[in-house]
Amino acid sequence: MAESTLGIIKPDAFAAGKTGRIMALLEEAGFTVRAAKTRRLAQAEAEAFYEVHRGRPFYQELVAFMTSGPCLPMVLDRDDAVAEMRRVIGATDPAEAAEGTVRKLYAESKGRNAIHASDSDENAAREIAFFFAEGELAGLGG
Ligand code: 3AN
Repeated sequence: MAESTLGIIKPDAFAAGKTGRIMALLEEAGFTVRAAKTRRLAQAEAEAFYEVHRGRPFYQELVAFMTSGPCLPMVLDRDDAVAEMRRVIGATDPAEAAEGTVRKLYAESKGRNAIHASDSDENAAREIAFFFAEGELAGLGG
């Protein structure tokens, strides 16, 4: 049975018009887009989403970046969704990301790195619920 993970096309990639290309790459990697929407995060939302990073040196920069323009949260389904999504997006720093990954292709830097993906099943469930109501996820069944 397919599992779900949360991805976010971040404001850098969204503003650069890379949304369609990134979603196509994810579909080619076997993901189904179960739900997606465009959002402009409020300060408090970005702070809450990245609560685990509060206190780290890049936290304020991260929150400022994530509220700087629209982003596109999406729920992605496939077998082994969390691990496969981490593989497809590549390393946090695009300079270290493998060829063909989203971050190698579209990220500018470690901070402005094009896409977010959940890092565990537990966080995927939390992050999906953060952005999507139950009724927004019902479309495809499974
Ligand atoms: P990932 O997004 O690969 O899971 P994390 O969880 O280590 O990476 O970091 C969360 C986010 O914080 C990253 N996507 C990136 O936008 C930002 N970030 C991480 N490290 C740095 C850094 N050294 N400088 C600026 N931003 C960073």
